[in-house]
Amino acid sequence: MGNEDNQTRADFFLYKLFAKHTSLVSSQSFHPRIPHPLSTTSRMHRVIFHVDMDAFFASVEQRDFPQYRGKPVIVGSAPDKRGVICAASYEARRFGIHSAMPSRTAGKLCPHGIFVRPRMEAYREESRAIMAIFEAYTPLIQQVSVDEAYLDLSSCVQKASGPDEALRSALPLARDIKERIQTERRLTASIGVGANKFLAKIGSDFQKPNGLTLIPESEKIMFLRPLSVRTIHGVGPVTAQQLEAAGLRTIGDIQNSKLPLETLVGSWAERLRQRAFGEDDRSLDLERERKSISAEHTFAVDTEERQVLRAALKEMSADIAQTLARNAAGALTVQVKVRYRDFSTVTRQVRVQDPVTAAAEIYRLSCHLLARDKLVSGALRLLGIGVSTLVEPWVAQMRLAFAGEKTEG
Ligand code: TTP
Ligand code: MG
Ligand code: MG
Repeated sequence: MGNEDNQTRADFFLYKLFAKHTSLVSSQSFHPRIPHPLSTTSRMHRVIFHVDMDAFFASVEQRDFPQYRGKPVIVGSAPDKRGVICAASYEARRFGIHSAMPSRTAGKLCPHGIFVRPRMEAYREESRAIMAIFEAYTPLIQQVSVDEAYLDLSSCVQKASGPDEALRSALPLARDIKERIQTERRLTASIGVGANKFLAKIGSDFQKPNGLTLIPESEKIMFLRPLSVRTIHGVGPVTAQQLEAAGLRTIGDIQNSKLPLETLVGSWAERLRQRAFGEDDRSLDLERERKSISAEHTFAVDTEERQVLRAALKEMSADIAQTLARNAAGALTVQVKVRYRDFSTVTRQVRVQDPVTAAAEIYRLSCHLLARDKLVSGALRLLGIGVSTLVEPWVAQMRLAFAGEKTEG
């Protein structure tokens, strides 16, 4: 399509499409191990979907309790309690409410909001039902959180003559998936279609809610240009500030930049450049269970400055806490990793009684480990945090967060 008109703007190629009625495909169970025989090879046109449910926890509440429909529903702690928001319905988002916001702030922004405490078991069950729908389309599924997954549909469209045609010929499958989620689960999802995970993920986020966005290979560079560098997974606030300070605000700025990105973001530079041009050769991780979550920060210049280290730790703790929340998990083990100038690497870990879920707790335990074993004994090249022994956190966390609250719904 890209060769039809050189001057076409990227958004011409975005398709907001609504599911049309189609017959149901029977679900089959298939749990592959890596590498799967259908895994994409370099000879194939790749077609990846990223499916993400819209306002997931809040939408389940609105489905199950009709009196909440069309209203600002806020799932999380009560507004007079310590704690955070898990999810906000699109009606609530108009008041500026979003996931991870303190509930007290949400209460001030939206005093008439309907605050609902989470029903984790219901969301997990819903998640299983949605994943079962995906299994009717491909065995190549990477569930990345409770409400989202990557699907590899490459083997369904190999008759296509080129990469864009391959993507486009997969659109009926995407519409079908949306339709099934709508009719069978009474929920809406947004789907991104692209030739790799990075593009598919950007696509699913692009026209939420109930969106369907295809990013053709021939248009991906133009499409990415106006987006913020923060759209790139892995660019957190600290990295973003470094890039922005160097005048790199949009992905287009990175595409144009002649600066040696290595001096800004260290070993990240190569990957950052690839993403800016819409390249991503990661395959789907088909392991069912997530066993650990980690984050690492390589410093552009080796450092032992406490302020810099603390900022990196804070950012990584926040990332990990968010991933835990998205996986509806808590961790019983927290680990830190440091790498010195000479590349020698040390890790230390601590095991806790109650599952850790909050960023502040991950941060505190990481600082504790670094101090306890005097790990910052010289300039660091890399600092990392990991959490493992993932468990369902809700028993302990609910006891704390919802102590004394009466159950709603
Ligand atoms: P998301 O897919 O990030 O958000 P969402 O589905 O609520 O909204 P969107 O339409 O933008 O996709 O997360 C899925 C669920 O995970 C969300 O409904 C609640 C939970 N969650 C948390 O509990 N805490 C968090 O910080 C985030 C980001 C999500
Ligand atoms: Mg979602
Ligand atoms: Mg999600």
